Amino acid sequence: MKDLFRLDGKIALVTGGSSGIGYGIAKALAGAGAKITFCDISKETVEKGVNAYKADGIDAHGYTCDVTDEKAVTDMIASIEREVGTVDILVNNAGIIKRIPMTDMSAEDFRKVIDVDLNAPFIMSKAVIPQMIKKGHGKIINICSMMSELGRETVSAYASAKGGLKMLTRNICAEYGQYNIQCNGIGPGYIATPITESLRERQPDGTRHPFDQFICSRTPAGRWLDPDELGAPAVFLASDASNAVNGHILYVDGGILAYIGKQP
Ligand code: NAP
Ligand code: GCO
Repeated sequence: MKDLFRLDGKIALVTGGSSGIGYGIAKALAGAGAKITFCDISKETVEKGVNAYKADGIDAHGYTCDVTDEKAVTDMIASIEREVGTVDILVNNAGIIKRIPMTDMSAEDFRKVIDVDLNAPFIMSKAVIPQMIKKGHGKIINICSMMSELGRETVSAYASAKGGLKMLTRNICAEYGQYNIQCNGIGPGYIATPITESLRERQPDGTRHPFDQFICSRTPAGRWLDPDELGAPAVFLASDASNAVNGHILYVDGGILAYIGKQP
């Protein structure tokens, strides 16, 4: 049974893999035997990431690539195929958020979020699926969100993108499941990473951020989750253990979606 969760001989590509959730997932995939490739938008971030992986004993291949740029993506996939091999596991993790009340948000800002959080997973998946079909197997893991299911003030673009990403996940399952390609999503709850730093910072009077207190009251575990807690669920969805799981969004949220919230 244990071997079902092994990834030896597999090549994983994690977008936005230099830090945060992508880094936590890549570490776990490496621990299960996968060879790690990752990309980020800036050379500096990639170099930081390569050094971080090295410090963790992982020989990761880093690529500078803006995942919204289709030409840059196809060039990167060609480089990975030349230098490492064909991608067996794609983790569409790169993402941004802009927290702006919808009526104050410019159409350009809305489009930017959709571009990174929804168009890019389409571009990335389209770039790797042909080789997965040739190889007779493939795994795509899309990093969705609580906002694939719920809305909240100021995140209209992000929720629209992550809701769309949930449906893109299901559509890739529908269209390519016949080629033994499984496309699933991971829906993290609230994770302590750079993207949520502003929601957790201490107030000038030293008290906890109201949003920090709110999230802890909405999470049965009463805490923010750690990026590393997404690793094992990702290994499951990247391995043969999940070959019969397709089009599923696995919520790793500490139970938020099941909980009305602690009575004040
Ligand atoms: P993060 O550390 O900011 O990770 C996002 C990564 O994506 C960064 O390395 C960023 O690079 C990279 N990136 C952004 N735009 C890119 C582009 N156009 N091309 C290539 N790389 C790009 O934050 P995170 O929390 O780990 O987020 C990772 C994913 O998890 C995102 O999709 C996010 O929506 C999702 N998520 C996060 C949470 C949470 O609570 N943290 C919960 C649910 C889902 P730079 O830093 O150089 O911009
Ligand atoms: C926010 C947060 C969330 C998390 C995550 C929740 O502003 O509400 O950034 O969107 O990042 O997506 O699953």
